[in-house]
Amino acid sequence: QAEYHPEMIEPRWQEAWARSELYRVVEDPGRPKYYNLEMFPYPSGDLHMGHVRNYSLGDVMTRYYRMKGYNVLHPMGWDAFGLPAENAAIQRNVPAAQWTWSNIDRMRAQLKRLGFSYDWEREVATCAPDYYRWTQWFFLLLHRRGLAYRGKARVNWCPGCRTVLANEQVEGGRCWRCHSEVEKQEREQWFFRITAYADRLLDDLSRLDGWPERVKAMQANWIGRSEGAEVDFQVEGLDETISVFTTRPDTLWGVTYMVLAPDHRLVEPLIQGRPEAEAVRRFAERVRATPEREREHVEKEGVPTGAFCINPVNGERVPIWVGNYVVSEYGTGAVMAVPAHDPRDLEFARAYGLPVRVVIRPPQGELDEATLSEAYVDPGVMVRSGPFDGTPSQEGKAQVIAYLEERGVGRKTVNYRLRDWLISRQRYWGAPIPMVHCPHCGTVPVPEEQLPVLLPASLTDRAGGTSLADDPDFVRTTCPSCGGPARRETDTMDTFMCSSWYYLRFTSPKEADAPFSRAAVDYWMPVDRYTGGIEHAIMHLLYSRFFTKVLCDAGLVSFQEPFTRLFTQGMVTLGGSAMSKSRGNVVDPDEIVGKYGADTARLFILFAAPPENDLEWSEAGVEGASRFLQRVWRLAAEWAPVVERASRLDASVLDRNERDVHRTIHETLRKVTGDIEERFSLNTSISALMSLVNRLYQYKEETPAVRPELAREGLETLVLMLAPFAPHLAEELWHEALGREGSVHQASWPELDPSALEREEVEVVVQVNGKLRDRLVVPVDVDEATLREQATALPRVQPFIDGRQVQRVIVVPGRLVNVVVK
Ligand code: ANZ
Ligand code: ZN
Ligand code: ZN
Repeated sequence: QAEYHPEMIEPRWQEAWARSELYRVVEDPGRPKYYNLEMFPYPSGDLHMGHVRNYSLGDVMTRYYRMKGYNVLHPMGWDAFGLPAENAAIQRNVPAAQWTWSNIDRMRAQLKRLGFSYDWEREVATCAPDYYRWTQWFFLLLHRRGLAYRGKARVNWCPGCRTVLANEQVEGGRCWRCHSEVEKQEREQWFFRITAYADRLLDDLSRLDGWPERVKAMQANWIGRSEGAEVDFQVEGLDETISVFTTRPDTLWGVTYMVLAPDHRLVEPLIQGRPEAEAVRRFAERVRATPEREREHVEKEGVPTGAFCINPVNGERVPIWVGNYVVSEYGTGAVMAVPAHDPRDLEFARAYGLPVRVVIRPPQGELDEATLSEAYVDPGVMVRSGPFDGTPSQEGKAQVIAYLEERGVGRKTVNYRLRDWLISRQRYWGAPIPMVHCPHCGTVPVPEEQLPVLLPASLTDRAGGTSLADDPDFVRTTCPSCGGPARRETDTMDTFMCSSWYYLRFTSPKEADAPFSRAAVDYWMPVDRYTGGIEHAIMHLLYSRFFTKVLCDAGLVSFQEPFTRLFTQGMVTLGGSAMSKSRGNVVDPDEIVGKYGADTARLFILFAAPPENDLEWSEAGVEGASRFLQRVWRLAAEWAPVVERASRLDASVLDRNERDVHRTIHETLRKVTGDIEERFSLNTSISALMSLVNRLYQYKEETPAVRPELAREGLETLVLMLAPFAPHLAEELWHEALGREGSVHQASWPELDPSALEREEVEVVVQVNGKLRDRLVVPVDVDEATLREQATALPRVQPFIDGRQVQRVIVVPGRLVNVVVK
């Protein structure tokens, strides 16, 4: 065939690969393993270009490591529970399960059409009972270990989704999914005690050398560990203390007022019977009505309560205020204000004319309290601080804490921004929480052998029913403990729970008696390379790390971190903005594959930008990728009859030009190998392949009869290097042009021949007006301009040229330079 027709070869190879189970893997202790995972998709219905990019990146690495001799696990599955599917199903009046499974079928077909090398035998879907059975099992495990609890809490309620959300799912006060304003509601919910792992989740970040710094920083910031002290202030005339959390116990002598969050439990008792009471209540109401996400931006405001408390270190009376800049959910919901050394406090103090007292002196210069316009936040020396005068403030922190502890008025504490993980959802399409509420026995776990607690199949058939609580047949049950009538828990689990362990299931997806086979996990885990979007930098990755640590503590796995290396790819954009249905700027992968073929689609997406950068979609770019593959095709078609009669290449018989081709082949191999393996710079490795193709064309065009062995080496190395990027084309040429047996995807990555890289040197004679003046050693393939320049600059040639006019320079490549002067 003279022309490249991807539509004729791609389906054929996909079938052949499937028939021969080319991508099946089993544990093989005799070979090094490589677990290459890409984040599994949510089965929304259609694959989008972001998926194509994510999975193309993963597929290159899978095929590359396979060719390097690794036993590579490359699985795919579906993160299949969740609200979008449930809402779509309700809208279309079909059961959520049916909707989800048909989406899965469609997207699986799309993935297959793109030719990704997954071991489909290992496919999992989190909504399948034989999967969520184990999700429920993990819930029971956490419950047994005291890490799952039910508690009343002020939670984030999304009125749009009609369910509560985890803290991580609230972005700027809005639902991460539907962007509704999130409301605070007091509700009984299930939580996972992820805070018990806060320190380990933070400390172990330092072990993750293979993670982007940015992601580690985001996680550290989310965990938000703050070291400091809790200090107790007695309320004057009331048998109560207000505890504050401070990171600056060294500034305790500089406190000039106290601020409570409007919801602080002591606000009411403090204002009882005071003339300020009404104003405080009105103020608190007003703050409550301001959405939390706006509070940060509004001006700092407050009102005095009229009450006072006592500073435990100096007995001073401190006025108590209520302010909008104190958050009730952080620390103790109360702040000791030190305006001289805290910017927020200073702003507030200046607005209300509250005193400012400097207690940390800078190493240089003086601070004037009366005019201070910027809080002094840096270290210095403690002053006006009783027994601590003259103490450097950094050392003062620990000393003041010891002083407080001795007197029983404070203690060292660590505060985290991280909250326990709220896993309850009041929606249908999720894994039911396997608990039973019994009037006699309380909340009782469902025994393991009764798992899974199946979702009732019919629920979404009925209009309006969106929660398990709406199904009396589901709710009614018997108590596993006393056998009496009881009520099932009707909350389902956050789908992030399903995705916190799927990578373990892939190692042994058919295991019937346990969530995974220990031997398989020991062989495959941890994941060597994990590729996905930066949007998962916090939730999914933090939860998965938490799960792994819990499983490790339970003796179920023997590693502390699930993902050795993480790669976050950039977005695919069109017209500068992310492709999205709502923007109407989506390019449909099916359409591109239909028009250009899967190999072209993949090659374009890998070539158009470095993997970590955003990638601007361009039809012209796709056409360029297609043209390149056609060029490869035509070269192979022309050389096929030539390479057929090629024997092994003997480099010693090559002439200069041939040696250069030989060297280019191996230089390309070195570059592509390094780009893939060391730099993960797939776009530049493709440009290297393009240059190689150009060089091979040049060789073909300037040589009447190409040397068959060299043509074979060029074509074969090219096809092998192309295999990870354009797997169908490479397979076709492997068989049809190179006449090889077996799959190119089971062939070995080509061997680098270091001797091919050596550049030979020659000695060139340098003459001036035909008289020998010097000699020069240069690479054989040095260009004329360089040679001329070097020759005329030689110290022994210079005197003969100096002050004269150079008429011309005769260059005989590899032999001689003759400078003609007058
Ligand atoms: C006195 C002080 C003096 C403070 C000073 C800072 C500087 P991070 O680092 O985020 O943990 N704070 C404590 N609880 C708060 C709350 N619920 N809402 C708003 N602010 C709160 O911040 C800890 C510091 O934030 C604490 O240390 C407290 O102010 C304030 F020169 O105490 B500091
Ligand atoms: Zn929502
Ligand atoms: Zn009971």
